[in-house]
Amino acid sequence: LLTGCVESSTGNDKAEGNLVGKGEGAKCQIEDPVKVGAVFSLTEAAAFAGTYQKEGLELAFKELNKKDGVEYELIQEDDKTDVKASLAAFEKLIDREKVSAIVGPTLSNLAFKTYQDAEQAGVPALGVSTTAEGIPDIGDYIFRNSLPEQYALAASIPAAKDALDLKKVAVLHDEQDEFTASAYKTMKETLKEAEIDIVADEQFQTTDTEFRSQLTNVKSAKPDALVLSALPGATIPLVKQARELGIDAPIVGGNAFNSPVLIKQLEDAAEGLIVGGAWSAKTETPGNAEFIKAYKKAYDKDPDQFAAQAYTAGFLIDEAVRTDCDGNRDAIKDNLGQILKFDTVLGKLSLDETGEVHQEPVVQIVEDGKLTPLK
Ligand code: 1QQ
Repeated sequence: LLTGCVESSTGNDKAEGNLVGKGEGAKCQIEDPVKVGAVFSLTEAAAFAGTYQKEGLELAFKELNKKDGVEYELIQEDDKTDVKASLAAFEKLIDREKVSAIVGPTLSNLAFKTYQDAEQAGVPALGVSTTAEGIPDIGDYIFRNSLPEQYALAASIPAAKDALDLKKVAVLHDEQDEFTASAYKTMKETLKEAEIDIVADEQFQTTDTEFRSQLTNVKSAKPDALVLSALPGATIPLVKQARELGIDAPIVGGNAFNSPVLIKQLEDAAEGLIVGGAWSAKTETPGNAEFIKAYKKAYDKDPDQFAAQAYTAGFLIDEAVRTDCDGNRDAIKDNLGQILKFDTVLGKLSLDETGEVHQEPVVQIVEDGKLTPLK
């Protein structure tokens, strides 16, 4: 009676098709296409980053598909910056498309939910902008090539201290989003270590548009700078209101400030802004000039950090597949966790078996509307 009842409907450890090939590295030949899924926020609040990510990843796989031996099929989904839609997109890629790996999602706030499903199903997930503390700890199948905010701030806050002679700052943060809340915690720790006083500490919600009461407190504290942990939706009105109230202190920002979309919308208020990040258009990392040129040609605009990180994800997955010439989920998981000093447009990059990335941050400042390395 019990025979046939033991098989579980979940827990696929194999993707679809004949994905174990012959040879290795550049000589690897795999018969069937390796399906890679991507979930990014292509619409709504996080589209400022998601649209660049989609393009960066697409460009990488276009280039990779010109190499011999392995063909990739990329399936991209929009999570609309929404938890339910993100969970549905993961489910579709895992169960229906039976992808070998997933890149994304855009926001840590959504990754804390969707990565539970990837982990449970045994599908390697590679975040390219999920910078909050604790993301790789979600499980063995969870990786990121997203410079942790902790490392970005550990570089940007001391650099800002030197450049701006900071003694006291006001900290403002979105307490609702998991990334901005996590970054706030790190900002406080890093400021303490750098011996910078916090003279005002204000909070708000992701969708708030009115910040005058918090900013009035900030103004009377006379900070040397504002340290801001927010997504663009709140950042734009907040910074504009700060300037209208006569607060002209420079701003040190979190990862969202690496967005040229945000910088453009802030107009003059963005000048002098300092942020730590994973990539710069101005550094001579391997392939960077070619990447910028190819991206411009394909999409008629300059790439940003988010595009560069997504572009890099394609090459990391290819490296993981070619290591054992195996496009199955478990092979990708095992080999992603052993990538050492890999040359990328982000510089030399390593992933470890806990899923964490290791790379050098770059601290940049906005000058004439453009991010440029702070000397
Ligand atoms: C995160 C982030 C966002 C700013 C990405 C767009 O770093 O959610 O972790």
